[in-house]
Amino acid sequence: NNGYDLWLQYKKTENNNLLSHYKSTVKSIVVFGTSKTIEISARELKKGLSGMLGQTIPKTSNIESDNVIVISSLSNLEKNFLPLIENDFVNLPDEGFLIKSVKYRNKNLTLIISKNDIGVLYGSFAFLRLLQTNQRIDNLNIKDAPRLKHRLLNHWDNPDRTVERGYAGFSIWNWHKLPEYIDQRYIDYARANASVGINGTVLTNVNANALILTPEYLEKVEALANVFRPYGIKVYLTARFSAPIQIGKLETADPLDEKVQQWWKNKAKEIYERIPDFGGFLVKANSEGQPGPQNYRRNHVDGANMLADAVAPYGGIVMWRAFVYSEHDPTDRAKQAYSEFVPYDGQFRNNVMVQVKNGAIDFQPREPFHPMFGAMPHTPLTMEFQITQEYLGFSTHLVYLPKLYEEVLQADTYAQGKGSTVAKVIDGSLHNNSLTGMAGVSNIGNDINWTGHHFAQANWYGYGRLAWNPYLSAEKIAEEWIRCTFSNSEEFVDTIKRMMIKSRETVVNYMTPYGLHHIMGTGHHYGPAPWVSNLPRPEWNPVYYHKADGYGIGFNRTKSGSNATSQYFPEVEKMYDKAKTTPEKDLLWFHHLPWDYKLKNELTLWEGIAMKYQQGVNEVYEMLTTWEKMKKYIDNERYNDVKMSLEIQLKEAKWWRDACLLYFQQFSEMPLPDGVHAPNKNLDYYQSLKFPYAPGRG
Ligand code: BDP
Repeated sequence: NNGYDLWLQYKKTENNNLLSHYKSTVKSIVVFGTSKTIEISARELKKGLSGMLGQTIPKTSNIESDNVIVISSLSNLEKNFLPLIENDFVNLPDEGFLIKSVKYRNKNLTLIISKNDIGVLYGSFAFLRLLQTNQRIDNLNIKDAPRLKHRLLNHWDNPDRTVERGYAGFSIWNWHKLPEYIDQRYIDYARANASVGINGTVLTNVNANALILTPEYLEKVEALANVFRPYGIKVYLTARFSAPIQIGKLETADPLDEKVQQWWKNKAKEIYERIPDFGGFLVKANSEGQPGPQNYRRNHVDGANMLADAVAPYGGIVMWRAFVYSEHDPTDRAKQAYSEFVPYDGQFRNNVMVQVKNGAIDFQPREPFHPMFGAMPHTPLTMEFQITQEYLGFSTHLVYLPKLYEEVLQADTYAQGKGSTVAKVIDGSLHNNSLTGMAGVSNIGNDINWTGHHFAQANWYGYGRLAWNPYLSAEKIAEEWIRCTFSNSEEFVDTIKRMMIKSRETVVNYMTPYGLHHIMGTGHHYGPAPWVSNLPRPEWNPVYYHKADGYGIGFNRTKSGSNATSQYFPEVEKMYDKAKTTPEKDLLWFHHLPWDYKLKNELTLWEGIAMKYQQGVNEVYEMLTTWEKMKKYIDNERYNDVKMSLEIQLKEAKWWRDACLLYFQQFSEMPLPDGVHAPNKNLDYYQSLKFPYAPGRG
């Protein structure tokens, strides 16, 4: 098993009682409707059910037979069935579905019904998941619908097929062979995404190339859009702000210039003529060297609204990223997005979403939630999570990210008093807006298993599930994924679930405990490099973030420091402003504390840090032994792949521990506490390591 089939393994049900229950409940499938989406749903059900039941489940047109699965949109449904379900459709949103066991003329039926065809596909996958996770399928009455409207993957893929921060091979988009050559992967990609409810994909890197907007490339984009459409997936592109100059021969890209505005309007028209359901644009502007409105002394609102006006006639949206920080502000990078964007609240067009990373720095193993959440009540904010593990060990470290996502989504902003979670901000319920979304920076490449690490598939899966419903629990999602992907054996599920749930804290422990951040290797972000101090921009240097000195360590973001805490609502500000009330997991994010600061467990800060690094290593070791113990439940190929990766992870966790402790020890001048393994190399050695070909730089 090479992992290509992801969580859609559809292996024969092992539990015999369940197997006979499934066999007696599902004899055939009745399909109403003829659209491609309905055809895909029927094919998926047939494939999944036949696999899990170990016998072919045919399609039939006989609605009088017993024990059939009926799939249909409400409008195509055989009229006699309507009275059985009509009431269930009050309040069910468009993409939602109903799965209901009913009796009709004394026959048992399972209805999978939705208002529109895509809901039928979602319902079919949801029904299959019941069997995949070994649940009973009689007496069903399930209603489900996505809480967010736009559930997107963001690919940081370049036209030459390199992937910025991609660790799973090259881009799956083979631009050279498009539009004629439709790789089977495109279809399988769409299917996998639909199975978790992802309904949009930004095909191109945020560090954008204007070429994608030329007719030659739009033809290729159109071909992909045609593949994805029946799976309910819209395509989006990144818009390079300077495109009017680069490919339009204009002299300026000033958003207030009429010729520029007209150029974008024409471009939008051209795109929509090819792709009538084109989703819209994602834009990184005036950030890390990308062009933007500020080049013309205009602001984010001018830029975003110009593009929004261009796509509005066709129902398109603009996702304008808030990931900005400027070299001209030396105080604190963490404050800049908020300072730059919050004053514009309410000024964006109603088809603009501002896309905000989960934390204020950059996809660290742990960051407190971004203070922009809750602070722009009149602007729809969309959440940007990173699925690819840029700062979390690339594709060799086993880290279950939904734990991180959950932590952020459940964080309380106090924007409208207690209970104003980030999830409520992004699902629109807190400030009553209907334009809602989530974006996940994809970890997909052309590796045979898609994501490099088999367990990184769980991050794609889990991201999709949380984009569908940001209130789901990471633990429940892990359990689903394990059952669908590997095995339903209870011992395996329990053990591996525990391992996954813990894995996120483990990476924090061996990389950046107690709120440390951004101390990774320069540029490629591979491995530890807290010593780096020679980069041209101060905020690119790890020393800027940890600020270790003879007194202590940490970034003072309180009133006596950068005052970043003031960007939070008063309850949160108050909590973070004092070391004693700051959760220890975030301590050094907000405070510069002496090495002998007393932690809650009575250890000094220095001892605590050292112990966390050691604990991280121990935990990776435990993961490895756990995996070895589970061997009997796993096929050889995936077993060995994961084992080799865990061995790399263990080696690298030790590297993190040794390099960071040796480096910080120069300042603390304190001995390693008992129980912490003494490094067998010196600091010079770690500092001498260079990785000119580390992957992921695009
Ligand atoms: C950082 C990455 C960089 C991205 C940037 C972004 O290092 O490659 O271009 O974020 O999100 O995490 O724009």
